[in-house]
Amino acid sequence: IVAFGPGLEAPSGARVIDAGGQLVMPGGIDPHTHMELPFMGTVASEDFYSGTAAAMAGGTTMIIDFVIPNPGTSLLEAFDQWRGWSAKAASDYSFHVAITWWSDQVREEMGVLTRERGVNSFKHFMAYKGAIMVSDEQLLQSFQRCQELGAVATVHAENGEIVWHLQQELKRQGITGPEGHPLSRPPEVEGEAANRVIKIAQVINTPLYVVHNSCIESLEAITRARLAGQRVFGEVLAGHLLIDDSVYRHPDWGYAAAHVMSPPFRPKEHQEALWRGLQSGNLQTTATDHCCFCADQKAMGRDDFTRIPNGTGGVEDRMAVLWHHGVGSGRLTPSEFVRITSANAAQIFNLYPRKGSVSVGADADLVVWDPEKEKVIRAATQQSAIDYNVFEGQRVKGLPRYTLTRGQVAVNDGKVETREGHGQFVAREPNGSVNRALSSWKALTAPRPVSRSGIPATGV
Ligand code: URQ
Ligand code: ZN
Ligand code: ZN
Repeated sequence: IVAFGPGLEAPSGARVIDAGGQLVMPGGIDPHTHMELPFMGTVASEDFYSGTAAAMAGGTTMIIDFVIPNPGTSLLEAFDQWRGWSAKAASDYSFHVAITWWSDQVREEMGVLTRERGVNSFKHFMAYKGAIMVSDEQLLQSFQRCQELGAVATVHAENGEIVWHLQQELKRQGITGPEGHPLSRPPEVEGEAANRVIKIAQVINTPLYVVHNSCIESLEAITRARLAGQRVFGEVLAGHLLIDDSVYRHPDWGYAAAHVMSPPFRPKEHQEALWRGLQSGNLQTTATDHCCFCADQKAMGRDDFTRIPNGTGGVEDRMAVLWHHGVGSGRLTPSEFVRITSANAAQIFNLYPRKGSVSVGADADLVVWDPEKEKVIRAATQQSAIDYNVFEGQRVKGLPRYTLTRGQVAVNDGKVETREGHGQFVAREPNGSVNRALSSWKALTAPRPVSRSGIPATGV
């Protein structure tokens, strides 16, 4: 963006878009997607091209996806593998890297990723026992390393041991259908893990980002920490704000299985609390955890709900459902909408103001938002490469009329005109300033060592 303001003369040959009566906003940033993720014995059906095209159809111009190395394998090799897959992206993207095991090699490679490859956030799964789940000891090691490197630790907070135990117990009782999924991961399982990981981050003194908070219990843990001045950030998924756990009791197996994701959709009372979390600033970002599995893939768990690939879609609809139910309801102002869909994620993950802002020098990742435009969300008419839509049938008012990715028009008056491979990887510097701030605060507030004589050892 070279200039903005009233009455500017467009250079000759430039294309002029009439945005009269509409809002020019920073394009959305979805900090939590899993395009073409190999997971639970299959591969997510949405790839980096179709997924970023679908995202821009809905006004999201950047995703932060995840490199998830198999335990015991090189983080750097996994990073290169994901970079290969993501070269087809239609919009810009970046990566969190998951820590799925621990060794001197992992420690070393985290340094290379932070110092040389533009990674400043590392993901940790406290669930998925026997697969990518890490222990408290591994969390401590990795968080310590994040602190040293100036990286943000992000976490999937569910107690994987309890989930595993409840899964076995439910199957022993003969419960094999999707209704077993939420029964095996009640809100207490998420609240315990959220509180535990927040305490670990507090002791290690590293910034913490808790992904997909779905319930009152984890929101309360984050709120408590933030009130105490701890640097903890919370994310909520558009789905968890609008969809409740009745989906798992639907008579159609495929419909219920389509909604199997973790943490699961919750009873209604959690939704209003999550909206208040956004309004109060205790939750800072919204995402989708876009991880698509079609009916034939979900059917892998036909006889055992623990084998249903976990994940749903949403990257195409996040902005519209948040505008309609957030701004349209009066819960959020347009500025708050921009913060929770773009600017906050850009600031937390050190992309701002290049991304997440309409300012001179920023990338022209923009959405021209028409607050009067309406549609009914339908799988039949979506861009996304998945055969259902968790927001099916929802009417929304407020949609992108134009979406621009680094100045290129990708949605042209509602028509999707994306270009495969246009997207670029966005390197992110470590958050040295955030970690340094934490260290200095910790030093100031730490009890002063006292010498045997009772005189403070650090001067008199
Ligand atoms: O847990 C995640 O975030 C990934 C594996 C997507 N699946 C899900 O159910 N959330
Ligand atoms: Zn997760
Ligand atoms: Zn995820």
